[in-house]
Amino acid sequence: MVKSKKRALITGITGQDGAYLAKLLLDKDYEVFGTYRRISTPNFWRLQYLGIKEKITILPLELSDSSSIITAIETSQPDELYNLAAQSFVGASFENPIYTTDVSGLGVVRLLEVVRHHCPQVRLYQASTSEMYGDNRSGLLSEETSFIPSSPYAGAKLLAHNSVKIYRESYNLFLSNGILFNHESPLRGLEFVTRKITNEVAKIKLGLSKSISLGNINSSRDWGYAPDYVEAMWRILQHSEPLDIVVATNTNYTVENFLDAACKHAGLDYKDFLKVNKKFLRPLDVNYLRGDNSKAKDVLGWEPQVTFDNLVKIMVDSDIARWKAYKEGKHMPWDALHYPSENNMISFK
Ligand code: NAP
Ligand code: G4F
Repeated sequence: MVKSKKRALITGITGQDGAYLAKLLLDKDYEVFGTYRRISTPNFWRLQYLGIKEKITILPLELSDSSSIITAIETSQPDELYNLAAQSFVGASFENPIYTTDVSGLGVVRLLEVVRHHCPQVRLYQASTSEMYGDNRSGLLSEETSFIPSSPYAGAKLLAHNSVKIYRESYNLFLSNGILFNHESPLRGLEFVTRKITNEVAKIKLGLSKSISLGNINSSRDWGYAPDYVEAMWRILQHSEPLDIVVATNTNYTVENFLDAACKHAGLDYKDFLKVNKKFLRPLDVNYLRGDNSKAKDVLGWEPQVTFDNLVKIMVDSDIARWKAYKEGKHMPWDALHYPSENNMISFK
């Protein structure tokens, strides 16, 4: 008898993690469905970059609209559901707190209601986050550490995280939270600090820019490599029981460390280019994040493969190669050309 393929539905497939996860699942012979938002200009550059856009069935889904969630789930009939969709930029959550809470928090409750009524057999992965730990921390942060959210984004994600636990216990559903620490890649959005740095360093290296403006450079993060982290997501749903689990590297570095490493790799000195601009400071920031991956190692057999130094090199090399190709007149799926200069962008505090 021919065994039919496993079916996976990924919400937020147009984002960094959605694209890498889709690639991983296609390589594992899944039938992959992915959701996008109806926006005026299509946003499929990451799927094109990985050469997988035509292999995925794309469905519309808006987390503020329950009917679109029902339609996407009924159409795809997934065995595994990865909820990666969110308003994921912490800075923007201070500008749009109600929207962020609606999409990244309440949107997950809407999704859980649809799961409960329409596909209770599905295995669901929820994209929880280290941002929920909040500020004033030290040491290794684990599954046992309490959460003290410090932004509307973190508050919304904690609502989602707790709702997953409530639905799991109330209705005996297979629902897991992956508490992922920061993970980056050449497909990272340009508003996040690592990619902002590597994109600007590449432009400085090629004579296309003269400086880089950042906010809180003393903040530290536990930065891993996104393709390693989507492997952890998949392992979480293959585990025999649903669970909540930290995915991290156990190391952390400051934003200044990242900038220094990126500039050194490009043969530059960051002190020649750095401008600190208050515009990029948040009303409240998380200054320290460092995760404890012991449970992920023990239970999932997962370990990060890419070190901090290698992550920086991968991202800098990739952005230099893209800007070089652009200077040579080559066309490629890419975000940087369409991103406005942050000098022209106003933030409301
Ligand atoms: P990302 O690149 O910002 O992708 C977010 C995705 O959500 C995009 O596909 C986006 O669509 C979609 N989306 C946004 N608003 C939506 C809405 N109202 N309805 C439906 N879809 C919507 O984020 P990522 O870095 O891949 O992260 C994936 C998930 O993991 C997010 O939930 C994030 O909060 C969480 N997380 C990320 C990290 C990290 O370090 N990357 C760490 C912990 C947790 P558009 O492309 O149209 O904007
Ligand atoms: O790169 P970031 O914007 O990432 P942040 O806030 O840690 O959030 C990311 O990781 C979370 C996991 O912990 C995810 F849940 C979330 O979805 C997202 O993927 O900022 C990192 C740090 C912050 O302390 C910020 O204040 O960098 C500091 N920073 C300094 N200058 C800057 C800048 N951040 C940005 N985006 N831009 C700057 O110019």
